[in-house]
Amino acid sequence: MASVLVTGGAGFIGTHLCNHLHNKGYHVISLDIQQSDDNPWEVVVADVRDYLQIDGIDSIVHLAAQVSVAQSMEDPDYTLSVNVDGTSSVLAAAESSGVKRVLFASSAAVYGDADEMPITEKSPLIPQSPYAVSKIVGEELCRQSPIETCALRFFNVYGPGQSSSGGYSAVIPAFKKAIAAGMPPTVFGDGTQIRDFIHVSDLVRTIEIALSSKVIPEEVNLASGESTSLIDLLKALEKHHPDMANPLFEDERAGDIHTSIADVTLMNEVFSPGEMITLEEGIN
Ligand code: UD2
Repeated sequence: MASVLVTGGAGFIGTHLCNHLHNKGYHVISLDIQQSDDNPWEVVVADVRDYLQIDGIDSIVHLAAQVSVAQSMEDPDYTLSVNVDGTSSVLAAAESSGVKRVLFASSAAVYGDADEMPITEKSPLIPQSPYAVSKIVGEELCRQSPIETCALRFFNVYGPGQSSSGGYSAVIPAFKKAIAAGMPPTVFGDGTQIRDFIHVSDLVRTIEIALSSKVIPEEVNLASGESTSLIDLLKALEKHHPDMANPLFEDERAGDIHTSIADVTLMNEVFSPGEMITLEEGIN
């Protein structure tokens, strides 16, 4: 079975991906700056920006990154360093060791606030944050590599194991944590902002298909294609937590996108991931 290196393998998506690929019989190597829990796959603790020596790897899924849009507004240098230099270093290692395919975790953030919804891969790129810039540069580095690469433009990924700690938590774990503590969930802005949420198990299943797919586009949206406003999200959570506190509205976050909905035609054509978990099923 093929060997796959997963950078960021100890993170939220990385742990799900390593587990999925391991269960499917892949030889999995996780590379992460953080030590992970005891897992049945191989683990390398390293910074992606370091000189990486890799041997006998067929494919790489490059997930390691600074993932918070808000953090990138506060510390652009760190985001650019990890996300750009890290991608450059991973590609250099891949090129010198005969890796056949690199799948790069890009993001819906590259589109910014697009004029037309849903967003296709041909939509213009309008970065609104250093995070978005870092992903655009990462994609470009991939395009310039002689290796076969694909930029997987993740929309909003959620699911079990997603961190709810710190000030940069993604919206679903942040809301759930507040509700569990009997506190009001904090909404940045008026809650009308729209996201396209994809469950992590659907995402990792699709990534596995992309590893072996004969046809591989240069870039592709990975999303559910369903739009949900933060107000809708709160209503869905309220069904299961009827006593939850009313949300607290705070100022909109700098760099925030208002509306993000994917056109998933290309994803369905090339990868056929099948039916996806609905948000109502996935959040509880
Ligand atoms: C997510 C990803 C990012 C990128 C992008 C693609 C995370 C942490 N970031 O950024 O890597 O792939 O999607 O679209 O998953 N919000 C609140 N209250 C909170 C937390 C967030 O109102 O407690 C708002 C936030 O201002 C934004 C929306 O919820 O309008 C989603 O925020 P997010 O941090 O979950 O994700 P996003 O879209 O900034």
